[in-house]
Amino acid sequence: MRLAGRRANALRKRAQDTAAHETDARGTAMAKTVNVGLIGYKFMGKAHSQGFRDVPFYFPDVKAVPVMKVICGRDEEGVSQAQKQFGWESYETDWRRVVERDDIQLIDISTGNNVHAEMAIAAAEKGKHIFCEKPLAMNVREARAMVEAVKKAGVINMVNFNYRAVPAIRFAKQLIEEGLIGRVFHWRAFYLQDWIIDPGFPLVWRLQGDVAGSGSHGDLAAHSIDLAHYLVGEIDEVVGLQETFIKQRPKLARTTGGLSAAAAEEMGEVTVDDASLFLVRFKNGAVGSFEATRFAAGHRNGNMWEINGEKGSLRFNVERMNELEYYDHTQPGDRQGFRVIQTTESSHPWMSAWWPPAHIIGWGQTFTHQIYELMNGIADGVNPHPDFEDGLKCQMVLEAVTKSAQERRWVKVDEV
Ligand code: SOE
Repeated sequence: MRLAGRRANALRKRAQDTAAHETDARGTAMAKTVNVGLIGYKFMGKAHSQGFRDVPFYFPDVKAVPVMKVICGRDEEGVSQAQKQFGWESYETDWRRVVERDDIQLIDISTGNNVHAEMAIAAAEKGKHIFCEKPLAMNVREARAMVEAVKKAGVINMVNFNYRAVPAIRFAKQLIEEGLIGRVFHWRAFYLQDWIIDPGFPLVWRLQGDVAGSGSHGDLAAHSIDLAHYLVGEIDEVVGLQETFIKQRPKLARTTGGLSAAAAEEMGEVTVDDASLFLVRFKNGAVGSFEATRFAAGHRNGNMWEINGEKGSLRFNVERMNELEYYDHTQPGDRQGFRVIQTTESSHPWMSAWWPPAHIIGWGQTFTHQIYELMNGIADGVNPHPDFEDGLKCQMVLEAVTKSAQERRWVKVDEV
């Protein structure tokens, strides 16, 4: 969506100022470039690095090419290894030095949730564009301050709800907007994982309330809420419950991979939810249910949803992310059945950049798509979605659900 008036002009001017045009030896204009500083080098740092690296390779039409200038992390040995492995020009151990560098135009925040607000506000004050991991913040208060900061600075901002960048999901959005399934009655979302069922699994940062803000709620349900906003509409009120099944775990000795870690001897408190379940009423009259848990044995990363409308249904599971299922309720009863659409045709969103039909893509490519949209947004001075305002809307629903679980009542999203 084009931003109106003075703010759009300010954004465009800033983008033009900061995204430098390069010229080749003959002086021919080439794509603009955007110098990137990435904070965080572990699971998300790796996923984002891959996106920055792949965008110009697979999307030569990108309007601004990311230059992988500097990666930042507190542990020098770890971050210097990541710098070499992922292909960054340099590394830094203090994020403030990255934000203060005049040659950096985009700050990517791929850290634990408790520092998103501080980093984003500092980056905005320095006039940097910002790409931030989800959930946007620890709470609504922080998210509001972040939105205010990017608006005041007039910088491009995006929050990495990467599932919006799954071709099947973007295609579902197109089909819904075309009216294929008509009026929507139901949204049903499950985000099911099983990586912490073992009580001996240690207290990684995702299980610490002061770093993560919440557990499966902010980590998983946040994605489902964002998709519900994207595909169905805004949420009016919620009622929910949350549960922590394992209340004490061994403290963390060290992380050993994306979601794996070694345990220490000493025990500590789990200060987040293990599971979050809630019902919602959408402003447009549809109703929805959500379930997010890390205790669903057999589901490694089952991000699933189904939408039921008057003319049919759509459903999706990220573990089969190249497929969108469609049920056509207008067909005669004796020919009914869900059918599987392979969303790998060149006409499907982003797919012309990849492989021939049914030569499937994977989870990592959602980051490439997000960064492609972000780079084009920076070049054009047009804020891509999901942006910080979308992140705030999600945060409001998260907080309303937690309030509802604590107070055992329906809560209006506008109350928080
Ligand atoms: C771990 O639960 C995790 O990596 C989340 O943090 C991501 O947001 C989700 O996409 C996959 O699972």
